[in-house]
Amino acid sequence: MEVPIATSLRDIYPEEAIPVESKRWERLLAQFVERYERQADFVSRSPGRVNIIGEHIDYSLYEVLPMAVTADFLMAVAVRPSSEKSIVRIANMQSEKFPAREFEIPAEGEIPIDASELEWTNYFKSGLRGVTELLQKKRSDKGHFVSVGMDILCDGTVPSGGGLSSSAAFVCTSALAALKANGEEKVDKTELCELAIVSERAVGVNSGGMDQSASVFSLRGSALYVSFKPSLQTTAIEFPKTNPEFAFVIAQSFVAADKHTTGPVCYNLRVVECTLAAVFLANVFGLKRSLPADSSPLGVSLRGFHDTYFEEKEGIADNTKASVDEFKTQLQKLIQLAEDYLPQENGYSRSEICSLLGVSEDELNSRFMSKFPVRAERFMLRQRALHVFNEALRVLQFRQLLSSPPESSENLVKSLGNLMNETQTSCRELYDCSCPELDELCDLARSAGSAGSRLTGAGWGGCSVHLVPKDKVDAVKKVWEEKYYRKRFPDITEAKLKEAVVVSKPGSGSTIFKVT
Ligand code: NG1
Ligand code: MG
Repeated sequence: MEVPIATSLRDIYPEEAIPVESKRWERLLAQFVERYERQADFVSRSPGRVNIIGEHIDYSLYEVLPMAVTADFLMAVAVRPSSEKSIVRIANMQSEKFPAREFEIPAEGEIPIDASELEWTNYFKSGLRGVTELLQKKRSDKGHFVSVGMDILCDGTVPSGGGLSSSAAFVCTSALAALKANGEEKVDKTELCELAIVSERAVGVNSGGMDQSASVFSLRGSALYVSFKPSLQTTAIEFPKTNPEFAFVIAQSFVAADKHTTGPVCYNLRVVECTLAAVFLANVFGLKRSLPADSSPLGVSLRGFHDTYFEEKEGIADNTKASVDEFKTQLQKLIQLAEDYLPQENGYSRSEICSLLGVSEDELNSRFMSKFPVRAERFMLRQRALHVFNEALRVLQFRQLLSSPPESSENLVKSLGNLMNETQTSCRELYDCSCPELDELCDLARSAGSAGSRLTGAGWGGCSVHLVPKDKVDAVKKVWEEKYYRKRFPDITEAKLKEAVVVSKPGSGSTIFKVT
């Protein structure tokens, strides 16, 4: 599947967004001309996403169900002459927050990125670096590849640090822009997505692949079911018609979740804990085969353990071919095994893990904790594994409800909502990635009629998502306004209040728009 080339904004946005988006695009393109004294050649575009269910399991290579939102990242680009040095000039419509920069693309070696610094253009550089590596391989017969220079103007409407994955939208847009600028006429979605997943890790977060998949592959009107094993696959999922209709309502907590500063004790630590749980379980069960190397951030995963366990213990030839029902039964078994064989509620120390694995602490650290440092005395293997297996099971149940819905709409919404509520409990109790503000938004929403409420994205702040019957949306908004936003932020402006809550329909994925 190729990234589509749009010629009209109607190819990209739903009708109701056209008036606002037309003005925004006009401003962007006019500002481009003013700044660089020429027209842009094209606009590259990728949206943010909201995750409906499947939290913190993408990097363990379990299936997830996000959808793209309308908010997106735009990059107007003009290619600089290839006869000149490869200079990039990059600016942002929000110039105070994101000041303009200029840099030269080195003729040899990697594009330098200082991940220890919070610098907005790092996300562009990570996309460009990924593209450079890809084109160096693809075009190796044509000599050493160096990217052309570009003049760029960016505009993003996905709030940064707000849990809607502005980062993935930015990286996907950047990689797409760099491919296009370097003459790749047809961009394969899988190639772009895989490249963006790996590229984003250069910015300092050991992330999974959900956000980039949602940003690249989504189709308007559908959620996206993403599988990572045996390889990246996506399926568009439509929501059944119900009466009353329901909506996904997204509410900001306005607690900024900054993974760069909190990585060593939050996100990156969770990736390490899940990976250690996989290795630990493989050892406990004396699996003869070592865990298969896979595309997860640290190269082995709970999903790898899962498949290997059933292949060895139950003589299954290739567990990636298991049916959904078989897979559900397997997950139930794994939940029981994790309960029994990871008994320590207070976590596991480095030395306890080392003695089971028969490795030194130095080996453990260099294998799992050197790429991105983490800080922890005890690793909560039991809680993390239980969250992952249960959440993977909930995703399958959610999908089954969507594909064969019960006759009564009310039952459907109730069942979907219950699964979302269970996710929130698990994120709070087992995965420890919620925060009081997110918990409060969820409780308030449920008290006003939400069927299912939970954090979305990495958590520790950011956003929440709620499944709300349409006739209850206003009541939910009202209770948030009164009891959350105005109470916690007495000086909140009307504009900010409007920004806080969005009812988003599933949006479309990455696109190139030809300006001329
Ligand atoms: P956020 O922080 O919402 O962008 C992150 C990861 C995802 C996934 C979720 C949790 C990145 C780019 N994304 O999302 O891969 O693991 O958390 O489900 O870091
Ligand atoms: Mg992000």
